[in-house]
Amino acid sequence: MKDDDLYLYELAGADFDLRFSPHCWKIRMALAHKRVPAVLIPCRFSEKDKISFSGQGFLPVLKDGEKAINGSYEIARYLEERFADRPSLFESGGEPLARFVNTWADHTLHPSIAKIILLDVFECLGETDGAYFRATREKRFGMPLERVVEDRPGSLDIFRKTVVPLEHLLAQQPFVCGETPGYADYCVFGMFMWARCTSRAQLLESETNIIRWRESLLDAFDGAARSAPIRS
Ligand SMILES: N[C@@H](CCC(=O)N[C@@H](CS)C(=O)NCC(=O)O)C(=O)O
Repeated sequence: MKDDDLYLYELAGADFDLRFSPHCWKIRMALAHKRVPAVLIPCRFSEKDKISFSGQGFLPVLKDGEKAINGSYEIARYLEERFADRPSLFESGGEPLARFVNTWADHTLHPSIAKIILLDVFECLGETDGAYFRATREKRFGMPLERVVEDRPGSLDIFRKTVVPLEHLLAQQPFVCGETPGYADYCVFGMFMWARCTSRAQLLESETNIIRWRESLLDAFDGAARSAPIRS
């Protein structure tokens, strides 16, 4: 490890190359946006000792020299300040509105997508991580994983209703942030990457503006997201 390198610790599946965490994807896109390279370190649920230096157990974690930054939103703000001369994550749209979009993505989109893909995520994990995931997520949802996803058609329907405002917004402008993408776009896009990497579920059907937006972010930064491994 070199002292002046940045290290991004990302959640990984049984296949180390499968990096599926929505919050880690937010930061992958943020780093690419800022043209800041980082060494990407895979970390499974059962390998939290790798991030013990951060004093907590959630990913992503950014390590910059002696500093550990936790929480995707805090990491984005850190990158914005630390690399102030690079393309801004918050210039279009503004930081407080990006915070709102992040909150909406985490508290509305994430649970809505979970009801569609949670079992698929479980299937991407090895035995040890799978057992941990089942125990923690069943506690969180108050029911077996199988029951969380038992009405997938109904959950897909609800998800598609949930994204109607996004569909309308993207009919009027190419990105959530306006003419060019910014961190608020990556907050939403991270949720779609979570599904793309772990599941074959088709989240979108007739939401053509969201599909166009998602395609263009898949292609952004030389196709960094499109070329990321997905579940085989
Ligand atoms: N608010 C945090 C959430 C991070 C988070 O929940 N990360 C998940 C992976 S998607 C995690 O590391 N979970 C660890 C665990 O459940 O033990 C952020 O935005 O970074």
